Amino acid sequence: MTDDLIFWIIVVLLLAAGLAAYLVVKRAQELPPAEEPGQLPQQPGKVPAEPEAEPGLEVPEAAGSRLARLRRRLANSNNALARGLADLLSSDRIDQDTWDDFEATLISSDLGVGPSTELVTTLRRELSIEGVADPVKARDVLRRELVTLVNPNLDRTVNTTGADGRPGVVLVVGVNGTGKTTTVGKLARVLVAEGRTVLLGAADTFRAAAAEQLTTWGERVGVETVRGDEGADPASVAFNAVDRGVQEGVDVVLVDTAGRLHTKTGLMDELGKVKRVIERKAPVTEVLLVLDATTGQNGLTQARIFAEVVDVTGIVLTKLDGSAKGGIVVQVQRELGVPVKLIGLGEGVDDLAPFDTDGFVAGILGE
Ligand SMILES: Nc1nc2c(ncn2[C@@H]2O[C@H](COP(=O)(O)OP(=O)(O)OP(=O)(O)O)[C@@H](O)[C@H]2O)c(=O)[nH]1
Ligand SMILES: [Mg+2]
Repeated sequence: MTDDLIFWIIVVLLLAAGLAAYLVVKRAQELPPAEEPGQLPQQPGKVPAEPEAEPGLEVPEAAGSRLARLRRRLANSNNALARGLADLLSSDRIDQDTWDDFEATLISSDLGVGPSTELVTTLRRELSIEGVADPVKARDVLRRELVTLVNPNLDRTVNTTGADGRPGVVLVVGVNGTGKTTTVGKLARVLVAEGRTVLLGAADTFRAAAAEQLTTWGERVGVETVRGDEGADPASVAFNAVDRGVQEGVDVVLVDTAGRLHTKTGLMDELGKVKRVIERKAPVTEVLLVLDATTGQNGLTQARIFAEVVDVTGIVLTKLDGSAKGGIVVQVQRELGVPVKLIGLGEGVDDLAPFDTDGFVAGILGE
């Protein structure tokens, strides 16, 4: 009996001691560790994060670096002329065949037969006076003649400034898949980078995904998009966009339109209506026709018909990154009497550049 009692007392004491030891250890673990002198802070270098201006908003590339990068890209991709010139200059003797080959190179770069022949004639004449074996001279003559053909005196400003407190309105037109929506998105970024306020109008109500595509472009730089239902009248969407632009006092409204075949009379008439309806609210300050540089002659035919319907004021030549046919610039300007104002040099968000004659000629000469 006494033994039993003693046994149980020992058991209870042991349990109590165990519980006490457990509690002491647990409490020690909960306490913050004492900092030893000379120990590094727990998370070295971690400073409070900078508050982000607007989370998720992209800052477009600055103009300077964008242009330098795109110029390099032009020089890399548009080198048919550069190669032709190199072949010409590396010949031991420039005979008729060499000249014919060079002329063929010019024509294949979409410069057009007339300008190509003129260029070869001038080059032959000048070089025969100065002597053939001077590559520097030949390059200079070619550069000078190309600059003249491209015409440095055309006004290439994209007119985005409205009058009487109303926004500038840019209408973007062209056949399917030439790069209209992409161009509107890229242009919005350029304008935002310049500190302008922008509103987008999704007047492509033909394709369900079109308004979505444009809205996504806008959201990335914090620009709103006015859209209508699928199948809605594109003219009414364009009208609403410009109307809202006027009310909100934005600087520029960019209106994207549906791609259309230039041969379809009804669709072309619709485009004319879009422009007329917009102009009840504010003048269209710029009509940009988007042409795919890789389509050559076909692009020219399209351009002519669009120009008849909407009074094109500027050309955007896209996909020059994938084309060695920079000569199309000369032809399209001659055909329409309208300057190339912007060039697309890739699918990237900041791959749009203002057209600059000297830079372009240097580019197509591979310089
Ligand atoms: N390589 C290259 N691709 C481009 C350029 N511009 C546009 N694209 C591509 O061309 C394709 C068509 O572009 P979109 O902007 O959708 O053309 P769209 O004219 O709006 O087409 P629709 O609305 O269907 O008429 C896309 O894959 C673009 O990424 C460019 O300068 N270079
Ligand atoms: Mg589109």
